[in-house]
Order: sequence, then structure tokens, then C-alpha cells
Amino acid sequence: MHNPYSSAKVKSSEITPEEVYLNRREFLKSMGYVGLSGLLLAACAPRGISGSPETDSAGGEIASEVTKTDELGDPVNTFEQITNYNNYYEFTTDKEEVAILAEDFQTDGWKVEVTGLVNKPKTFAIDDLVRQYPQEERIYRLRCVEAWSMVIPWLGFPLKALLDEVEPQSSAKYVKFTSIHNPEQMPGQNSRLFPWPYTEGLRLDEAYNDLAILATGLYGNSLPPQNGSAIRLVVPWKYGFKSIKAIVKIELTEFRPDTLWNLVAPNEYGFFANVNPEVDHPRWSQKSERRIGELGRRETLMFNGYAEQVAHLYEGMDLQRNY
Ligand SMILES: Nc1nc2c(c(=O)[nH]1)N[C@H]1C(S)=C(S)[C@@H](COP(=O)(O)O)O[C@H]1N2
Ligand SMILES: [Mo]
Repeated sequence: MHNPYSSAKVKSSEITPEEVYLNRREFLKSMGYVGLSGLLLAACAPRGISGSPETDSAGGEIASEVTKTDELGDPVNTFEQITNYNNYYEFTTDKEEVAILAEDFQTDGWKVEVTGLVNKPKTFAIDDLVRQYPQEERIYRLRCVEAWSMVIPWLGFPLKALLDEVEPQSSAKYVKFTSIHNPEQMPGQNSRLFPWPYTEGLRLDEAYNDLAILATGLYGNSLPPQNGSAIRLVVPWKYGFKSIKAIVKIELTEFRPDTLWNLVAPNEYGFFANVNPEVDHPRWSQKSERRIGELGRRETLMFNGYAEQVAHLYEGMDLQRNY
């Protein structure tokens, strides 16, 4: 398989905009992204995503430099920021070293097994998933439990589409996700401080919420290894650690699954992990956050600003206890 990241390694000063465009077009085509709007095709990832395309005097489209925003009007973080400040403990606990250590991570022939309490268990090749499910752009805030945040333009598809395909049985109440275990490629997995592989979980109704996506790309391109290639979960109303990277297995279960952070420190990281400014982490406040690229702090929003879409899932629950 081609290496989708090879173009990103070429210094942008060494290639012409046209080459960038053609490269991206070829790449997107090969990954099945042909259905995307010209708006995405016109975006040049490393420089910042384009806003609405404008027409030049010759009638061709030129990429404008308007930065995209989330629905609250806040600009997306730069590609540089999103791909160089990462939590990915399988590689290292140093956020600024992940990109280098993950650079050669092999994702060729990636497969995801979907199994457990379903009528039609199936193992999906990632290339088929990308072709089968239209890849949508979703601009989401990502709020890490450590109290920093970003705005990220993901590409992906609703998790519920995949769940529908395998037909959950009525006894299925939870979805368990498991990341790849490969200490040879992931030096951090040689550390015995963590119960590898990384695991996460959602209640089935949370997994069916429209905000929950499986991401296969960002900034109109494929997913860089440091951001969880080949496929990762994105649940933007929850703390970032729920958005598990490099998924190889999705399992429908009757009982609440163990999750890595809940096993490591249950008093600090709950199963639900909904962003909640009223529930402090035992060691720090969750009332405010540092948006990467900004100087001051901003107030943290209930459910990370997605209350309208998800608050109903937790009606009647004591969110102080079920953190
Ligand atoms: N497999 C795996 N998934 C993971 C993590 C990890 O260490 N391993 N870190 C989590 C945390 S704490 C955060 S904040 C987000 C960061 O995602 P990003 O690097 O794409 O911004 O990934 C989450 N998913
Ligand atoms: Mo995080």
C-alpha cells in the first residue's frame, strides 16, 4: 500500500501548491474520499484549512485563507498543533515526542474486529470502511482531562452506522474498544505501569449518539499515526482519554467493561468521564482550560459544549458520583 504520510514529510517549501493539490487528490481518491466537497480538496493541510473556496479571475478555484471554526465560532487549531502535542502512552508520556516516535508506525492492512453480542460479527478492513461509509468532516472540541483543549477538524463516520451493520443483540448494553498491542512498534508498551492494551468503553446508548464517530482522518487527509491511525474513536463531550486511538477490536458486552484509566486510578478517572466543570479532578480544578495556541484560560463548558445533544443520556444520574 502507498504511504499516505510520505507527502507530509516533504518540506512544504520544496513543493509547489499544484503538486500538493495533485498529491492530495490522488491520495483522497485512493482512500475513497472522492465524495468530499471541493472545499476539502482545496484545503492545504499543513498551512491551515481553507474556508469557502473563492474563484480567481480565470474562473478556477483558489483556496482562501479563511480559517474554519467550530459551531461556537472558535477557530480550528493548526495542523502543526494537532499533530505535535499528543497523548499516546503506547509511545511515550511526553506529548511533544509522540510525533517522532510514531512516525514509522505501520498501519498497512489494518483491520477492526467487531464482535461480542451481535448477530453479524465481522472483521472490517480499514480501506473498506472508508469506502463503504461516507467520510464526513466533523469539527469538534477536544478537552483533555489535564485541562488543555483544541478544536480539531476530523474526518470520519458515525459509530452507529457500524453498530447497525453488525446488529447488536438485545442483551448488549455496552461497547468495549481495544487498541493495538504491539510493543515492538510502540516503546511505551514495554512499561509495566499500564495494563496494556489500552481499552475504553461506552454505554450502548452513548455509542449510538450522533456525535460519536470513528475518525479515519483529519484536516481533509488521512489520520497521522500520532492521532490514532488507522482508526480511532472521537466522543467530544467526554474527556479526551475516552477517545481511544488505533482500535483493532470493538466488542458488544452485557456488563460494563474495564477501561485502562479506570483500572489504573478509579478515583481519578471514572467510566463516564463526561466533561463537567462542577466535578474537580482530585488533584486539580476542571472549571477552566487552556486552549492550545491561546494565552489566557477559558471556562470549561458542561459536556464540553455539547449538552443539547447529550444531556438527555444522563437524566436522573448523579453526575458527582458517576463521574
Ligand atoms: N490508545 C490510546 N488512545 C488514547 C490515548 C492513549 O494514550 N492511547 N490518549 C488519550 C488522551 S488522554 C487524549 S487527550 C487523546 C489525545 O488525542 P490527540 O493526540 O489526537 O489530540 O487521545 C486519547 N486516546
Ligand atoms: Mo487526555
